[in-house]
Amino acid sequence: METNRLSAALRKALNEQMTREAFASQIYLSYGSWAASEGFDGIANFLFRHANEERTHMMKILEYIIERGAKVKIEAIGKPPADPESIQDCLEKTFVHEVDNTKSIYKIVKMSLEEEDWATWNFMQWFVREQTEEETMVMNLLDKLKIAGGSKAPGASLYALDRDLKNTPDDAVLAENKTVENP
Ligand code: OFO
Repeated sequence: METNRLSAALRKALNEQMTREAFASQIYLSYGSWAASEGFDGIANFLFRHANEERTHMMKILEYIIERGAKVKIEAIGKPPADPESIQDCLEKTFVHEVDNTKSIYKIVKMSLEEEDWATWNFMQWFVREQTEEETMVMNLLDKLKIAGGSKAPGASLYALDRDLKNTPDDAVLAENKTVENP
C-alpha cells in the first residue's frame, strides 16, 4: 500500500531545501572561522551558533519528509564561498544569502498552495517566520555597523560590536536554543 503523502515535485523541492540548509550551515561555519582568524571572537561565536541553527533547519525538513512517508536523499553540500573581505562584507553577504534562502522557501510555499498540500503549506509557515526573523537580525547588525562607521568603522567600534556579540550571547536573537523538537 502506498503511504507516501508528498508529491514527487514537493519531495524533490523539500529535499533540495534540506541540502540548502546544510549549505547555509557550511557558509556560517566558514564565515565564523574567518572571523575567528581575524580576531573577532564574538562575531565568530555568533556565526558558529547560527551554523548550528541552520543544521536544525536541515533536520526539521528531513524529519518532515520522513513523517510524510517519503524518502530522504542526502546529497553533496556545495563548497562555501570565498572568505569575506571585512565585517561589513561578511554581514552583507550573509544578508544576501538569507534573502536567497527566503526566496527558495517562498517557492515551496507556492508549490504547496498550488497542490493544495495544506500539511506542507502549514509546515512551511514556520520557515517563513524564521526567515523574517533572520533577515531582521542581519539588517539590525548592518544598522549597528553603519552607526559605527560602516566599512570605515574604526577598530574601537568593531571591538565594541565584537565584544557585545561575545558577552551577550543570550540576548542575541540567534542565541535562542532552538531544536527540532522545540523550534
Ligand atoms: Fe535556515 O535559516 Fe537562514 O538560511
